Amino acid sequence: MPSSSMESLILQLHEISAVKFGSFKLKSGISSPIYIDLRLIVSYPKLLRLISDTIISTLPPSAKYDVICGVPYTALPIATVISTTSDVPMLMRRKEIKDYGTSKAIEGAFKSDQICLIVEDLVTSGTSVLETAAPLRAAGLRVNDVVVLIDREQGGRENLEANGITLHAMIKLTDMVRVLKQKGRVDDETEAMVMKFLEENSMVAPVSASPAAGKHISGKIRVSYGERAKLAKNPTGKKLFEIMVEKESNLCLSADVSTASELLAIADKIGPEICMLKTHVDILPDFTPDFGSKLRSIADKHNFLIFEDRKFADIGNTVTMQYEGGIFRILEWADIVNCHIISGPGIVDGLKLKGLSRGRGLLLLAEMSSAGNFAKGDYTAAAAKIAEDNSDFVIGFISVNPASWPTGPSNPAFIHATPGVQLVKGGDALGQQYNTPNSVICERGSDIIIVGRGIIKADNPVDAAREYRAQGWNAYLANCK
Ligand code: S5P
Repeated sequence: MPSSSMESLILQLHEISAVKFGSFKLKSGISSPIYIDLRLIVSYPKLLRLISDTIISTLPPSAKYDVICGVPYTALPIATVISTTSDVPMLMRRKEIKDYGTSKAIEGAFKSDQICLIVEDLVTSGTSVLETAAPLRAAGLRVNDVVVLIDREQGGRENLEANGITLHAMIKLTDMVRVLKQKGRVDDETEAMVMKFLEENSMVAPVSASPAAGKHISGKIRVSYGERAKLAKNPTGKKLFEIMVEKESNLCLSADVSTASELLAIADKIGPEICMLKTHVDILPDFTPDFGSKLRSIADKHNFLIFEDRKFADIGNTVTMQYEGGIFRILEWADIVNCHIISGPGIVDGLKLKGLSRGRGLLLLAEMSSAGNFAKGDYTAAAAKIAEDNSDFVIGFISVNPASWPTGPSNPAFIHATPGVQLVKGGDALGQQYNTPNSVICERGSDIIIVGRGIIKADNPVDAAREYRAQGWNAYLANCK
């Protein structure tokens, strides 16, 4: 049972209306009879101080840390007060990364391998804590513990434990309601309603922050990659699903580096983490005719497929020549290429003429990640139709939100690969828009995350690739039982 000082804190939170009773829609999509809004505490400095002092004293001595980081935004003032009163350095996690300034996800001074304690105001499923832990871990910090003011007791502890993070909660929601009932702040009926709600919602799956979150997760469970390998008509499509299962990876590296030698080096380093490597050969100034065979041998060594992101767009006859000829001879070494459908289905016929007999596969650009693009609605529906008509050669799509396609979910034989992925939602200065791996796989219903600068520009690209791989694969497992 809470101590008398904890009781007084609960009563003070109720007095400032940080605890409300009624009917509220939570971030996880469920309706709750109780809502806690701790953003208000910034207006009550004494209470903020009391919370910060008490929250840190709930930590057991075994929870060691060098730095602290508050989950944005509500926990930031709490973390700041803890930092200044206990003289522990603080870090800040950006919610959005812009491509100007330092473009860092974590602000502040730290060394890799330092231990970071996460500070949070309220935990439901633990999603927000995981979204903060990911970029901290990607930056080389260790995250073992989170300290939280209120635990809603809805699976956060278990979800965090599964990700190697121990939850230390100052107040449990059931204790809070009991205290408010004892002190005559809520009636029997409200107490019973909240307790019933907590019992019925003791496990909330971890999902991302969008309001649509949870819809997809709690909807139908998707067919596994292994089952879908059996449905694929094209041998390269089948192989891609099989590699994903074998390697437990749905990560595609977009190897947008500036030279061919750099590309081959990074392919060899990151190869063990990926199911597919995406190239833009026309950006390599040192391209030589043996590039393809060199990359092929690295792909065979690490068991990944090669996807040349050529984005063909011309009429059928022209693309046959572009695919096979020129200095790049893409057909020789790329398992997969992609094309726009702007010129109509003839483009697929042209590419198929060259690629089908060699067992190659084609992805159609059905949607794009960049702001203001025109690939939506009828255009996306046309791509889905062209794919159905050519399922011997088309293996799937470049897509962004296949879960809400106008045509409904596509045939499970088709694979969806999504670019515009980083650990933190945001964008660059030229219109690129990023979603997180969890959002891409769970909410948006895609299969493969395509990651470029999130890995290439990381301090340690191999560690970053491992983090993306883990997040992508865990999101798949959560969605596909
Ligand atoms: O709509 C798209 C389609 C593609 S293939 N948006 C994209 O960003 N891409 C490609 O994915 C783009 O050409 C780049 O190679 C990669 C994204 O890179 P990042 O650095 O933004 O992750």
